[in-house]
Amino acid sequence: MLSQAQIDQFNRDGYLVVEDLITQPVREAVKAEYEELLDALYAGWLSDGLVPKLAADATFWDKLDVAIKGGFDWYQPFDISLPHDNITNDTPMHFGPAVFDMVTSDRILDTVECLIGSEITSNPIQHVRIKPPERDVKDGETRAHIVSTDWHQDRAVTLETADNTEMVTVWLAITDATVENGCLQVKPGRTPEMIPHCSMTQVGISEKFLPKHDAVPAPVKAGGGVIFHPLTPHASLRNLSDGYRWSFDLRYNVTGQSTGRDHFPEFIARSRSSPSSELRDWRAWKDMWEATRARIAVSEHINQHGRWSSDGPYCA
Ligand SMILES: O=C(O)CCC(=O)C(=O)O
Ligand SMILES: [Fe+2]
Repeated sequence: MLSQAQIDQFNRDGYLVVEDLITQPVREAVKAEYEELLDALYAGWLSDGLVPKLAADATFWDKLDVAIKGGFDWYQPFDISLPHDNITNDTPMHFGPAVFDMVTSDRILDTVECLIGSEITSNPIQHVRIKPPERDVKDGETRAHIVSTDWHQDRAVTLETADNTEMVTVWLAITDATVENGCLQVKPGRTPEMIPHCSMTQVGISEKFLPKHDAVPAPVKAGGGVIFHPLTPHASLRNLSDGYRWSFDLRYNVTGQSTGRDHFPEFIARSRSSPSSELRDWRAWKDMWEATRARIAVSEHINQHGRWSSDGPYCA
């Protein structure tokens, strides 16, 4: 639940930092689920002779270090979504019980309810981001799931169908997010409209539309999060620390309105008017994504960022 002062702050600043959005057990279960996932990936690389056998007490981070330094694809098998293109029936993705419990956790939904009301759909634009220390990232890596994210508004990375959708982004810290390890930064204040974006290495706002001196960092402790409006400009800082920065970004919109990625599956996370319509089973969530993957694998490519060009007048 948010206090009226927090709701006012969100409406004034376009974002809000909230402590303890998920409980310790929910967070620990998510970590354990990813440990299991990485163990399985690592066992596969090991049996292919690609990685060394590590000591029995090697940690999640030790294994991730090997994967990053060796250039293995660990990211997509971890993500709670499909990539933008080249989707095949074998494209890996992750949908498990702990992540589902996080996405549908009462504390998050109670908070979101204070901002967009009690008919809440889990929007399929959702990602895990486990960002390594920048010094360990291979040259040329530009993906916003691995390195720092350029300035953008979330409304600009949805399809036009969601331009009037009432939506919030819930950015959740699984490890402490600090200025040093690359927490979010935002431009506070209610930005009234879409700022032109350019499709460069990432979809982003060019400097002349967004002077960086307006930026405010939004550090938050593990378990807490940053909630923001889809028009609030934000970016992330570089990870200049020695450790990983782990977050999830989840989105929720008013049920019945377009998610902006309508070819991916959504589900009703909360409904006060019809509680029986809420999805309670993580397997059904996983099944929906698998059916979507099978469908997209044999259909035409959908350009999710088609409204922005790389050579528009704004991109100079
Ligand atoms: O975590 C990041 O680097 C950026 C996340 C972001 O843009 C979002 O959550 O909408
Ligand atoms: Fe974003």
